[in-house]
Amino acid sequence: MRITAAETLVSSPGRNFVTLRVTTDDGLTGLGDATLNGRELAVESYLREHLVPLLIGRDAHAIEDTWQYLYRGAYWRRGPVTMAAIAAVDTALWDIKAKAAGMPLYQLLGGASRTGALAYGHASGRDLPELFDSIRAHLDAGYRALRVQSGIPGLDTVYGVASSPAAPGDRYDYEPARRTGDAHPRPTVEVWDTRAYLRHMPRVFEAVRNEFGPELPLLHDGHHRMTPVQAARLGRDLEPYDLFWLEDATPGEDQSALRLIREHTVTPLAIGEVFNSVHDYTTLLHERLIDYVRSAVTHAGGVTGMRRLLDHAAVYGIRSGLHGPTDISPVGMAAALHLDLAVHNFGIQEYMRHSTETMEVFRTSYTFTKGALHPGDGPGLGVEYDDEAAAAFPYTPAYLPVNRLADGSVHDW
Ligand code: GCO
Ligand code: MG
Repeated sequence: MRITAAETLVSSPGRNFVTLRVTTDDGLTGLGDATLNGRELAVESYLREHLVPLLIGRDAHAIEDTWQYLYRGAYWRRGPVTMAAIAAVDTALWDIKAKAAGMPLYQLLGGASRTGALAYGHASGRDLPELFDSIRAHLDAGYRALRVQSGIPGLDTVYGVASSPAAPGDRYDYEPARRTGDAHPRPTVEVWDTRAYLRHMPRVFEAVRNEFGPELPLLHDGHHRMTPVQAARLGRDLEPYDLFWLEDATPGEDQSALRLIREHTVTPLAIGEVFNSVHDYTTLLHERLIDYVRSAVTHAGGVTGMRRLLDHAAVYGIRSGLHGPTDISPVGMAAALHLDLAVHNFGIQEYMRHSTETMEVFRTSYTFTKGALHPGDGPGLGVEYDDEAAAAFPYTPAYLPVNRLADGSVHDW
């Protein structure tokens, strides 16, 4: 089965998505997600200019060989642009292989290890009443685990907090990439104060536990904003509230920072949404400095790259918590769900829910029932791309915000 065509599709139904569609000589097509929020066109051009010409004529079944050919053959290894491009090719080829086999992808990954993947949603509020409303709306929508983000007194905007009361999936839901309609927009600027944050978050979790009880799994995302010692303190202060995890407490590239945090707290730790290779995790896994790996199939070399990472993590009893914000397209989400169902060391799956517009472009077969996701049982990934619907949503430049401290200096975002 030879590859006869590969095309990049850019569409912006609510946010920008880059999709690769690969076609074979027996008429099968496969989809891969290559979306890199805020830098989308870099991956699109990497695919179109450098990878698509290499794919034509290749054996569509030779997935591992294609992965190695693109990874080692580039000489310049790793990095988010390269790995998102490889991920799209890899995922599209797995989609094709599963369609050729007439099976859902999870069957080729070893079959189902569970009936569904426990998902967590994003509850947030500018203050406690708003946060409680958001938690209730998510519980009503079926969620059984929730990430909790809160406004901080004295700060105008805070990462992960919806700008107006939000129910899951509604169009005011938390949206990190801002669109201005401007042809050359600039990132918006947020002002950050870690001391105010460290004072406030334990109060938030205390209030949430008092209101919603001890059972509900609660997660929190630090979004790379603390120093190791600040993160150690937050992890310790949150211990009474029994978090499922504290995510991205410190900037991910400093792996040894996690060692310091680990020495001071038993709050479980998750990291990795900005990583793109198993090599970004080696110290973290070998020294058991984290409890969950957070990469996305879309950013970490596709199904093949993610399987390699999850198998490596399994050796150390470390579980998955795959990245699933709305800047991962439904194609990337579906690929994650097939892995979630198949691997033994599944932990939890992030699931923000895409907007109605997004779901018009990407016709999916995954389901969300009683707080758990299932990828569906049709052949392949279970996602179809609607070209006509996509044409109504042209690319719109959008950037993630930039963070500054009160004195104007740039801080991690
Ligand atoms: C998460 C993430 C995202 C990122 C986003 C950046 O835990 O889901 O932190 O919301 O901010 O993916 O593009
Ligand atoms: Mg995160």
